[in-house]
Amino acid sequence: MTLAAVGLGANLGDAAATLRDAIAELAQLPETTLLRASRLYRTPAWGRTEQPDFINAVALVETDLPARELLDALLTIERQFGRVRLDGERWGPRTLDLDLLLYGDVVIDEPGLRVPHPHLHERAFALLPLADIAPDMAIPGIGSVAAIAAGMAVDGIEALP
Ligand code: PH2
Ligand code: MG
Ligand code: MG
Repeated sequence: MTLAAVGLGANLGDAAATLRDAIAELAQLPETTLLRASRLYRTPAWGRTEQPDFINAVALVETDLPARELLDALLTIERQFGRVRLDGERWGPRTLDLDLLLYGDVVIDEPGLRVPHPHLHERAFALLPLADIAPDMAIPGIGSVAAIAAGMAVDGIEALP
C-alpha cells in the first residue's frame, strides 16, 4: 500500500461541482481507498495568469496501483470530464486536471511521470489543500508539507464555504 496525494484543479464550467464529482470517481478506483479530501479553494491562476481563477483541492488515497497505472487512471478520469489537451499548450484553462503530487516517498523521473510533482513545492494552490489533509507528508528532497506551506505567500487564495 502506498499513500498518494492527487491534486485536482479546474477553471472551465462548474469547477466546484466537477471537483466534487472527480473526488467521488477517485473513491471508485481499483485497488485504491480514498482516505481524505481537502476543502475546495478558489485560487488565482498561476504560471499563465490571464485566465479565470481555478478551484483546487487535494485528495489522499491509499493504493496498490503502481504509480504509472494510477497516473493513467487519473488521465482517464480527466477525459471523462471532457478534458481536451491542445498540442503544445501549457498551463491553459481546463475542465479538470488531476496531478499525481506525491506517491509515498518515491522519486520518479520518466517521460510523462514525474513524482514528486516538479512544481509542488512552489504552488500554494496545491500545498495549502495538501497541508489540510497531510501536513506530515514529506516532499522527497525538499521537506515536510507543513513546513513548506508555512513559508508560502497565499495571496488571493480562499477556502470555499
Ligand atoms: N494549474 C496549472 C497552471 N496554473 N493555477 C491554479 N491556480 N491552479 C491550477 O490548478 C493550475 C494553475 C497547470 O496544471
Ligand atoms: Mg496541473
Ligand atoms: Mg496535469
